[in-house]
This record gives sequence, structure tokens and C-alpha cells, in this order.
Amino acid sequence: MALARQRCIVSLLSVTILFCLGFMPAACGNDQQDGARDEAGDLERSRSQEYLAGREAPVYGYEVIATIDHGRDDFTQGLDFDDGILYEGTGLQGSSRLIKTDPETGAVLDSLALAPEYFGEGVTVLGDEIFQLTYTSNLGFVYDKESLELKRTFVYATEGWGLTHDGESLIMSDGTATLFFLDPASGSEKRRVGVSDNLGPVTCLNELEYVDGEVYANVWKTSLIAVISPLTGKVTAWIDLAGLNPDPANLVSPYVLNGIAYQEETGHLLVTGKCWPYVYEIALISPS
Ligand SMILES: [Ca+2]
Repeated sequence: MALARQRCIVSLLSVTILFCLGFMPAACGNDQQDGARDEAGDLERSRSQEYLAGREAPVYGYEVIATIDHGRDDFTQGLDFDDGILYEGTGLQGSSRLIKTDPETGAVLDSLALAPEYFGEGVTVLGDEIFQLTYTSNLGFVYDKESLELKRTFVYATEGWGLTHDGESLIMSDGTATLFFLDPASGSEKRRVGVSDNLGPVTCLNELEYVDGEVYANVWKTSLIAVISPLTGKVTAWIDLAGLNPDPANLVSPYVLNGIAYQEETGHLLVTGKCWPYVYEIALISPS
């Protein structure tokens, strides 16, 4: 899994470079481009349907409320919203950052570059601190929320993928079907839970967000978010974001959905993908 992910990233680094140097599809597509986009969108929707086939939990849809500009070279690995500010962790060795953004304007308020040996992963804000994982270094960083000054580090045994918290514990994913609950003071593991639904373990859990007593987890390389009971690990619902990718013909893997933040005041989610041009504010639509 992890090796596949790494290979995927390495093999597409040249694409990343082109992309981040400014290559983007023309804003005004011609018929050929529109056709390719429609075809890619249809493929994305059919992949979601294939994944969901036979799964019993209800499936939520979405409605786009607003769009926020997002850096096209920001390889999103984690997203969180706290006190009116959007916090983002980005990845890739040599270009991983922690970024504070004003979601009203999309303006970057502050940012911090990780040392080049670290591949940044999930981020979450708890109290006055920001926590950020690294992919394969088994090392987490804790920063002061206001100044972004590094306060301490912590270690964990697995790869680091997604990160959120329930107010008491950090909740971490590692690309498997397990969620780890960590003590925010020490980083030590308090407990873990396996995630499953009626078809068995739900693996490839990536970016996380804690919402009203449940854990939302993006299933890596899909447009799907699993809604998980943190007590039992059972998937209680799915959110299908197929169709949200703004350019599915070009924003192909690894440029997949990978950012989920929750705006408590509105009940909306802020979601984006790696190097996507927008963060989307969305409302969920109940299953019909
Ligand atoms: Ca998140």
C-alpha cells in the first residue's frame, strides 16, 4: 500500500513539476477537452458506484456553497478549520509546508516550510497548538497556533497519514483500516479501533475530520468519505464527492481528494484535493 503510494508519487513527480510550474488546462475548453472532462467525470462517478456496491450504510450527496482559491502547488495532505482560519499541511519532500489561510479571501496569512527530509502529512488544531504528521519519519511536530513556533515533537510507530482530534485524543490514520487514538501531550497510543462495514475492513483511510462525534475519513484514491463511529469503528454512512474534482481529466492520481475541514458554525465541510485550484465549501445532502 505505502510502497504503491510512494511509487505513484515518484512516477508522477515529473507531472507534478510541470503542473506546479504553471501547466494547467485552458480555462475555456474546446469540444475535445469538454468531452475528455465529461468522460473522466463519468469514470469518477462509476468508480464511486463500484466501490459502494453492496455496502449497506446510507450515502450522502453534496451541494457546493462556495469556492475558495487554493494554491495549485499545494500538495494537500491535511486540512483543518479553527477560529476562522484554515490550516493546511502539504506534502512531498522538499516542498512540505504548514499554511494558514483566510478562507474568506483565500489569502495566505502565514506559512512554515518543513525541513527538506520531511514529507508532511495530516494536521489538526487542538487548543493553542497545531499538530502535524510526517509520512515515513515516525515523527510529529507540535507548533504554537499563533506564531507557528515549534514547541515539541512526538514519535509514533506507524506511517503518518490523516490526523484529527475529539477534544481529548489525537486521532491518526496510517493508510490501513485502523484509527489510532494518541495522547496529545506525549503522542503515546491510548487505544486503536479497526474500521469496517458489512463488506469487511475499510482500508486506505487517509485524511480525517472529527464531526459531531463521528470520524470522517477519506478513502485514499477515491471520492468517498467514510463516516465512522470512533467507539466501534463501524461505518455508519458514506459521503460521495464524485463530480467535485474540478478537472478530472487532468487532476488524476495522485491529485486526489485529500482535505476535509469542518465549519461548526455553518455545519458545512471545506474540502479539497492535492494541487486542486479550489477549496470547496459544501453542504451534505441526506440520502433520498
Ligand atoms: Ca481534517
